[in-house]
Amino acid sequence: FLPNPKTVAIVGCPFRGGQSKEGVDHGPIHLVQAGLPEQLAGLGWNVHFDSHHQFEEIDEKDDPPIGKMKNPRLVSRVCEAVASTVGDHAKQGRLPLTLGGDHSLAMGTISGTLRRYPDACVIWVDAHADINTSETTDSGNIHGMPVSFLLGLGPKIAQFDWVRPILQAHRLVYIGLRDVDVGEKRILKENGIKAFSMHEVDKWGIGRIVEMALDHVNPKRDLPIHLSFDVDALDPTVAPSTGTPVRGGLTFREGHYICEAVYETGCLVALDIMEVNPSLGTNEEAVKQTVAVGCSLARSALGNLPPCL
Ligand code: 4U7
Ligand code: MN
Ligand code: MN
Ligand code: MN
Repeated sequence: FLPNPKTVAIVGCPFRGGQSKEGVDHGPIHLVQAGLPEQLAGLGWNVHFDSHHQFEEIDEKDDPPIGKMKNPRLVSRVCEAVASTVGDHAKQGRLPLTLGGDHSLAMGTISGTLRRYPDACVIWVDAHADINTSETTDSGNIHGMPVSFLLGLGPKIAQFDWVRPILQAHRLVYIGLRDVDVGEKRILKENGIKAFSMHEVDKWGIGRIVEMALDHVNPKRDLPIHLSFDVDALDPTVAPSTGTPVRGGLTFREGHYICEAVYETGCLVALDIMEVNPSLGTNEEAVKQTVAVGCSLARSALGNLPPCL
């Protein structure tokens, strides 16, 4: 599935409406300023990057909560725009690399991928399952909900009409979970969704885990893969500058291994690097480290294999 010539389109999404902390909208700017476009060019990719996405703004008073959901109209419209941008790049034969921004954006990126590749599977790497519905969410933050929209779970909400629930539960697999809400656990169980938590990563090792994850969603290794990587999947010592850190996460190598192994399948068609928040972290070094890790995960997923391979 890799485009020939290898062409990547960087979709910078300076957006934070899916959660309440300031700063995550600066993630994409920092990733690009750290040199990501040049790094990917160095790996032999044709890099399309004009500028970051410009999103329309909706005044807070015109966007009251719907039930518990915060900023619903804003998130919906932004994700709708992202879906068409990502979908168009994919249709032009480019691999969309979306830089967040908060993870609500994946409602858009995965919708876009599925427009071009309806049988694509999704590998969701995260400390969290992001599968709350408008009924199960406690926080009301939509970055904890994108997967439920893609699967068509929960009450139908008119403002999100454009989201086609075309992701099938058996085409989705999680790696890295360790902070899953009670309602989310029920949803995972009821829908038979495969999830490899940190417990399984400890038990089997990351090599077996990725193999089992691929066996589940892509047994013949012939389906397109969308990799959605939330940097909070990594341990906070590795990626401290993120909005909802949870201790006990993936090591630096485990995170990169996932990206490398997905690249090696030759099936990667879209990539998200989400939730880098340069305003968080105890010092400047923490921010630099997190931004650098975001860049290196992207490089690994796009073919920067370790020496000897
Ligand atoms: B992220 C949470 F309650 N589940 O719904 C929620 F724990 O994209 C966290 O993975 C969601 O960073 C985290 O608010 C969303 C919470
Ligand atoms: Mn900044
Ligand atoms: Mn997430
Ligand atoms: Mn997360």
